Amino acid sequence: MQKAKIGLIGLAVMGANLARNLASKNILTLVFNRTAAKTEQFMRDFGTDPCLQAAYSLEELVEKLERPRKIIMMIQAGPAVDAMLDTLIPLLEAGDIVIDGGNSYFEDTRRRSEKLAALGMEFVGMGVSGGEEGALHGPSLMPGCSRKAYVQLEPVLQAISAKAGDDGKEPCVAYIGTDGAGHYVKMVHNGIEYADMQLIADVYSIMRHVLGMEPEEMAAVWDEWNNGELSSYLVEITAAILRKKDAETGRPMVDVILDVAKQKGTGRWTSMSALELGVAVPTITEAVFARNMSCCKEERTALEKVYAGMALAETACCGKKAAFTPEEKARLLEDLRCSLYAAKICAYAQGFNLMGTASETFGWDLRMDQISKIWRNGCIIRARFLDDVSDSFAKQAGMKNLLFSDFFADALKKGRAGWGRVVALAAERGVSVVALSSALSYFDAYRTANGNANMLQAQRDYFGAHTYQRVDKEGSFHTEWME
Ligand code: NBP
Repeated sequence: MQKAKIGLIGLAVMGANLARNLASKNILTLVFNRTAAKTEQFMRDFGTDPCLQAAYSLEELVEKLERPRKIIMMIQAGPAVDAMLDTLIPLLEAGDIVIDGGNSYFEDTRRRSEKLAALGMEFVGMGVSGGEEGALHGPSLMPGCSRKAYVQLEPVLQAISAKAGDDGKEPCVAYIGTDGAGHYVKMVHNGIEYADMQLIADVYSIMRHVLGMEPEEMAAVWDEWNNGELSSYLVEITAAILRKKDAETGRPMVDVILDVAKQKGTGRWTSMSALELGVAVPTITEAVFARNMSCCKEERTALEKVYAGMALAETACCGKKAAFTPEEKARLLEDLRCSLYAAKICAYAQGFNLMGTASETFGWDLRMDQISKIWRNGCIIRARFLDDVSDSFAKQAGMKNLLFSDFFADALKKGRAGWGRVVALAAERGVSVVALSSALSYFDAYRTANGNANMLQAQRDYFGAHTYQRVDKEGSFHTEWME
């Protein structure tokens, strides 16, 4: 019997879809799931495909795979991965390749890579983006491993990945770096996704609560924006969401959905890593905090009563919601569009900056032009914008931060005034726009040669004799502040 090209462990939604994707590319795939009933169901549903075969034990899986074995795990991240490796490793031999396609924490991936390398095996920590649809039709793939392992996997990964580029043929997969690099890049992708989503939610808040727009009217604006520089999957689905009506009540879906958003942790991991590496990612972190705040529904409801009269959109200087003339409204909408674009540049700048520092810290040699390229399709943050990000990194080699990009500097210069007006208006009206405003502060702080840390240095020296540096000579100094 012909040996299978690839094994796949874990037949929940992601694994099942990835197996079907592999089979659709004529790659003979052998599936296994801890609970056999799931494998049986999968084979009943899809087993007519000759490229899908099932194994009902790990021994059978290992036996029926061509060598060196290539096994993708799509199982719950965390202890399940270690438990599976503990059972699987004794059945494998040197040269075999185990790929973890789940959302594993990059430090776990580094540890597991080391463990398998000591046994002469290859471990691949592969970020898989695009959710269940992506897994089935083509995800963006971010493999972290040795180059030797990547070369062996590349044909399969290229076949199943999403495609991008003018001809729609460029695979959304590239070699990322060693050990935890792939999972790190996927983690930052998710952090950026949090920021991107929160920026859209902030703009929606202003449209809804300051401009008083109805969902249908907003949808038309988002559709129009999707034709320009903001063109992206997230903007596209925002228009679709705003247009959708609740089947039960006939009301717009957004108006019947509770304002409470959960999270699975990759955004938080991005912020935690940034704190550890000392990189500023305020917009990503504010987006994580915004979800935390959203979960305080009871307190928010109670506090709205405590601060009654200062509620949403009622704190304009005149004390009531001011109407906008059509010209003012058009101008504000254009300001919003420019703000969203400018803030988005800053959110991505933060994410790429973090990856740059991680790359130096962990010795990954990350290629930002390639990372932005493989995010152009298949993943949630896919956008036209990423072509420009990729071009910027390619043209300006060694660029420390996206804010140094000539291309984006133009957009930021043009957008700054309107962005300031938007954030000021939101503050005046009591509408919280954490992502838009934190991105603006990031931009303003980053482009300021003389900030305010001189005051911090002085305070630290005053109360703790921590010493300070001076603007006019080298060295460390201390002042006896109290005379
Ligand atoms: P889940 O994360 O819900 O995991 C369920 C799978 O893990 C089942 O196949 C289950 O087997 C298996 N499993 C567990 Br739980 N513990 C196990 C163990 N100790 N040994 C062996 N198998 C074990 O599945 P998912 O939503 O398909 O996601 C798979 C991975 O992909 C996760 O890491 C997830 O974070 C990541 N991811 C998910 C998405 C998404 O949109 N859902 C997107 C991108 C990445 P059982 O049937 O026997 O319980």
